[in-house]
This record gives sequence, structure tokens and C-alpha cells, in this order.
Amino acid sequence: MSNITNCNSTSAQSALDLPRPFAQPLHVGRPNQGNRQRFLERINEMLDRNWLSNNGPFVKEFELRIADLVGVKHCIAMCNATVALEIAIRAADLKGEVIVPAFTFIATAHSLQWQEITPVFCDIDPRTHNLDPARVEELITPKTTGIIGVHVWGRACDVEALAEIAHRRNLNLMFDAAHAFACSHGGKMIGGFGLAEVFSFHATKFFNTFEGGAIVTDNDELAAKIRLMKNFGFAGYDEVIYVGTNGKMTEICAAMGLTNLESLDEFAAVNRRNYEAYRLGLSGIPGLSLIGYDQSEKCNYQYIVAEVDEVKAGLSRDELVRVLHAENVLARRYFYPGCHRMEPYRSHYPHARLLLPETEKLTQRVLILPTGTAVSPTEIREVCAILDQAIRTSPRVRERLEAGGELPQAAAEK
Ligand code: T4K
Repeated sequence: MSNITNCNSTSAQSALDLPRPFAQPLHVGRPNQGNRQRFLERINEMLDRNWLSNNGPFVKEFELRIADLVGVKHCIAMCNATVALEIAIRAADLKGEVIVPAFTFIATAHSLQWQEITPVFCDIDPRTHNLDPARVEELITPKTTGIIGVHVWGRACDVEALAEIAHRRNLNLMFDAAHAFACSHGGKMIGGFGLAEVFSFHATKFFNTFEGGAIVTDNDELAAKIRLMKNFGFAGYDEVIYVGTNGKMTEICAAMGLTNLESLDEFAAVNRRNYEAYRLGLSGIPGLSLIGYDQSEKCNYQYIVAEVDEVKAGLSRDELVRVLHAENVLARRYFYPGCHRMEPYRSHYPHARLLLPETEKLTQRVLILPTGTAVSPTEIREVCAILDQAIRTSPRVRERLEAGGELPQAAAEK
């Protein structure tokens, strides 16, 4: 976890001449929490039952609820999405090379590399921030066994084009849907595409189970295999039939999930309200454009993503991050610098950046702003006012930033 409290704010604070508006830091990814009373009741129920893990009644109920909501046959709850990805990849028998975007959280690439499968980084479409199907095709080799698309920000990949390529080239297609719980594509819930999809229910996600995740699929055989693999490969009391691991979700996590599911509509409504507040507040600020969400689809609006055009704004994305952090707005640079620039991939593929021009550009432009139930419209207006003032007075702000030194450590890290 990054140490975000140690950033030196002096230089950027003076860059704006604002009274510091936020006494407490404003985070990207503050957890959305449902009804505490209901959660505590469930904890009591769990303790009375003395059943804490290993496919308990809350986990079973949770899986049924998720499968129903997504409209798939099987949901297998997991301890987190990273382990879920690892298990899904293994259960689908992926080997050799698998095509993934470099513009994603490092877990997507690591879940392959962890089992000595090579992640082959593919460039993205700058309009969608997702895998560019035209580039995917160019990367297929005799060693390729699959494609893992990532529905970045909850906006669906071009699933039809990817499915067509996968079908024609006899590859498995799966999706990292960590951002896309409760989102739809073409009227169908994300979770129902490809061979399997993986959700993250981490604390920072739209919907959380503290830590957690799930694999969802319509494939009976795959689901059965995954169920065994997430429980060490046990097929009975004393019989192990696969190499397995421990991917189980605990009862307390499922209790949190069941409780938060009851507030899902409220979380979505707050996020939508916040998105609209940002849209209004950022409109007309030169060099800042908010990414759009398709209004005809279901959407969790969990990510407020602005793209910074340095020429028009007069400040780079990184300079704006410094300005915001100094005001206690802990904006993030997901997924800077891109998986291909992190180890071990940076050493394995030193020239990858040459094949990823759009990823390279996007990682320099993207600014993620705080939202969720912990953030109010008034606070959003203040965030927008900071950005407005910084950009309107950009030459002076830049001068002061230049005099003030480096990007704070926390912002530089990720
Ligand atoms: N695939 C994709 C595309 C993903 O984005 C992710 C996870 C995964 C796979 C893997 O899923 P999991 O295995 O995690 O289920 C965060 C999350 O830890 C990570 O889950 C998430 N993606 C990623 C995009 O963001 P960091 O390193 O940015 O977390 P951190 O500790 O800096 O926290 C973010 C902010 O949230 C901070 O400002 C503090 C705040 N926060 C965080 C926690 C945990 C809170 O206010 N309360 C909290 O309890 O990775």
C-alpha cells in the first residue's frame, strides 16, 4: 500500500494560493459500505453457527445471488481476483503465451507470469482504453493459447471482435472484469462473455467483500474444475485430483458481500450523481476531458477518469497530480507506467514500449479523481475549482512547481 500521508505539500500549496479545502484526504477507492446493523447481525449469526470458512452458508448464498444478478450458471467466490485469475487461467489450461493489455493493473499480467505463462502485451484503442482487436491478431503465434481482455473502468472490451478472433484462431477468451461488476454490454451483464470472467470485490471496488473476487462462467465442466482447484484439488475427504490452491472466500467476507448487495442501487446512484457533478464541474476547463459511459448500458460509474492534454491545459497530468495532492486530493495515475514498464516485464521485454504507442500515451494522460459514497457533490465542486484555477493560472503554477522539487513519493510510485 502506498504511503500517501507523507507527501510534501508545501510547493504546490503555494502554487495556488488557496486555503487548503480538505482537512482530511480525499481518496480514490474509499470503500462503499452497506447497512452496518445488517452486517453485524450476520456476523453474530456466523459466530453462533461456528462456521467461518470452507463453503459456508453465506458463501453459498452469496454465489447464488451473484450468479443470478449476472445471469450466469456458475459463480465461484474467491479470496481475491488475483487468485481467481490464476485459477481460471489454470483451469482453462492456458499455456505458452497469452495476449493481455499492458494498460491494466499489474495483477492481470502477474496471474500469468506466476505460472510461467508469458503475458504478451497488446496495445489499446485510445478511444476505449481497452484491447485493440486489430493489434491482437498481429501478436498471435503458434505458442498463443488465449486472450484475456480487461474491461477497464467498467467499459466493456470489444467482446464481439475478440470472440471472433478467438473462435477463428482456436484460442480461449477470458475477461478480467475486476472493474465491471454490475455493468452491462449490449444489454447483457458483464460476466457472461467469453469462457469465464473474473470480478474483484476488493475494498476499493464499487462493490466489496473486504477482499474478494469471483469467477463466473456458463461452462459446467470448467466450473466444476475451478471449485476443486480453489480447495486444494480435493474431490472428497481424502482424495486430491488436481494441483489446487487455497482460493476460498471466508464467511465474514460473504457476509459483507450479502450486506453490500442490498445497497448496490444506492452505491450506483451516488456514483452516477458524482459523475454528473464532475461532468458539470470540469466542462469548459481547457485540456481536461472526462471519459464517457454509455447511458444505454448498466454502469457502476466507479471511476472518474479525466484525460489531460498538456498543450491545452498548460500543465501535464503529473503536475496536476502534484497540485491535487498538495490540496489533499489523492488523485491517482492508474495504470502508470503500464505493466510493460514494471518488473519482471521491463527486463524481459525492454523494447515493449515501441509496440505500445497508445498505451505509452495514455499512461501519461490519465488522471483518476475521488468518488464513491464517501465523496460529496460539494467536495467535487472544490476539486473541480482546484483544477480550474490551476489550469487558468498554469504558467505561474508551473513556475512554482518547478521551484518546489519532485513529485511526491506516493504519486510517483504507481
Ligand atoms: N485486475 C484489475 C484490472 C484490477 O484493477 C485489480 C485490482 C485486479 C485485477 C486484482 O484484484 P484483487 O486481487 O485486488 O481483488 C488498488 C486495489 O488494491 C486493487 O484491488 C485494484 N485493482 C487497484 C486498481 O487499486 P492500490 O495499490 O492503488 O491500493 P491502495 O492501497 O493505494 O488504495 C487505494 C486508495 O483507497 C487509497 O487512497 C486508500 C483508499 N483505501 C484503500 C483501502 C484498501 C481506503 O480508503 N480504505 C481501504 O480499506 O490498488
